[in-house]
Amino acid sequence: MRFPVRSFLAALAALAFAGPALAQQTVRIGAALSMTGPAAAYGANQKTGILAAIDEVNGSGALKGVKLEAVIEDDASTKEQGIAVFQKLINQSKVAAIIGPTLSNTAFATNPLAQAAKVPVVAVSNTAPKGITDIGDSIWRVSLTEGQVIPGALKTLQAKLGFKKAAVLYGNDDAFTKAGYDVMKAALADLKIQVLGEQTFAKPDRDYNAQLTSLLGTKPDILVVSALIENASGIVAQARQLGWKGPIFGGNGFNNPVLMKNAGPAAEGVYVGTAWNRASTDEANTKFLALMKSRGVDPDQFCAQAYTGVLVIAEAIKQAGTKGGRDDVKAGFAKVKGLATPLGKFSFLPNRDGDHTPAIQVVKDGKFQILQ
Ligand code: 1QQ
Repeated sequence: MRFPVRSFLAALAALAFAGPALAQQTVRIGAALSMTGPAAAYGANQKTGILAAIDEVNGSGALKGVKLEAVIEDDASTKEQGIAVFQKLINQSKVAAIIGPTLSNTAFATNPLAQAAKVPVVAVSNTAPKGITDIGDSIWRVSLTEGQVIPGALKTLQAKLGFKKAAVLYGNDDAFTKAGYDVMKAALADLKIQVLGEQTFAKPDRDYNAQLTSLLGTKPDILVVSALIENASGIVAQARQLGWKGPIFGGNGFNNPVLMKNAGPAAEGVYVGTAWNRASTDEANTKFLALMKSRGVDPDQFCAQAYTGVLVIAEAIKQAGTKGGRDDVKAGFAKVKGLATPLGKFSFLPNRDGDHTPAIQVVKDGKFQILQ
């Protein structure tokens, strides 16, 4: 058989010509999310946000020549599994950046690995104020800290509801619930709100009657709680069963619809400081809400923050000259300024924490509604 040199050469030339135009770099974005364990309710919504944002960025053509690909791993809400999946994302999947892990408690164990390997991390739900971005210059954060949200939220609520005495309940076996408690305590002191009693619980606990009976017996004006969602919803339900009709203020752990699903009508009158103003009519938020609706999703704050995490990575790649190496992403983060996101105009502060405007939501008619 005669080898068709001519057509072979022609094909080669065509390929060479088409080559650069078709060249597409796939940039892997890792995510360590709590798909199982006590933080699974957050992880599910984070995954939805990440996948929607990746489709959106890829479809928009904003990153010419770069296609984003998600590699999502389950951190199981534990430090041990968080470390295992970080190692996998860094060494095997060779991701350009990591979103997560879901819990601050896990982040304290995982992020030093990424820092050592110079893999940029974007926290989208860690809210413990101290020690997260302090791990090093590879660690960046989209989520507002409890310190950025709670003092302002309590101040606004005090002006509105006029409480003077509080009782505080918090989880003492988790970095986030403890850090949230520290912020609440300092904010209450600043507002000259008297703390009549403090009680603690642990993540596996399901019965809070002893703690609540003691706290409600002190006759507070408001119940202030730092808890992850499974504990939070049980605490709210049991406080109402014990006859508590007053306001309940929760930390970031409350920002999930499992609160209403588990506690039902007992959740009415729960107030939460939030990083996402779902009622914002900003173009980026309107677009986000429409996109989620088209995907049959009713998003929560964690979904909006995870979605924003991808937008921030995409913007960093763009700022780095549409290059998606680990160093490019990290260098690009420093150039993200006033990015339009569902959370509002987003920038990083000099310490790599996020900066945008928070809001307050209240459960009313079975739904989170933004306090106007
Ligand atoms: C943290 C949190 C949790 C409520 C998020 C999932 O804020 O662990 O920092």
